[in-house]
Amino acid sequence: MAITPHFMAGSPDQPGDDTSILTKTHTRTQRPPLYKVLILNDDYTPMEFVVHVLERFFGLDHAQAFQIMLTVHKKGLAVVGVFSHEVAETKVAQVMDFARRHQHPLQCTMEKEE
Ligand code: TYC
Repeated sequence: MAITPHFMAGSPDQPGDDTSILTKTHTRTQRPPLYKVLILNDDYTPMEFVVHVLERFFGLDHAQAFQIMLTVHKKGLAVVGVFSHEVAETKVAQVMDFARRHQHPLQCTMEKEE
């Protein structure tokens, strides 16, 4: 019976075949996942407060902040930025704390990017 060496050209690696790992010469570097930060619409938070939040915590200029606020108002939500997990968590916490302290129900959340 013929033995086919797995490292030979023309012998494709099979899923779950240990030899495919042993013959790999280099490993791909994984980029850390990125997270979208989203702002959600509600009926009570004043438009100018949302614009201020977007300027203050996301470094947007007034025109950009106004446009995103209007998108959220009309469509229900919008992505306001894409960040590392740690930065996204910090932004969400800052926005939620600022909104709570001003007694507005504004919601901010994060979602892993595909
Ligand atoms: N819908 C709010 C209003 O009419 C405005 C608003 C916009 C609230 C965006 C939240 O994320 C938001 N006052």
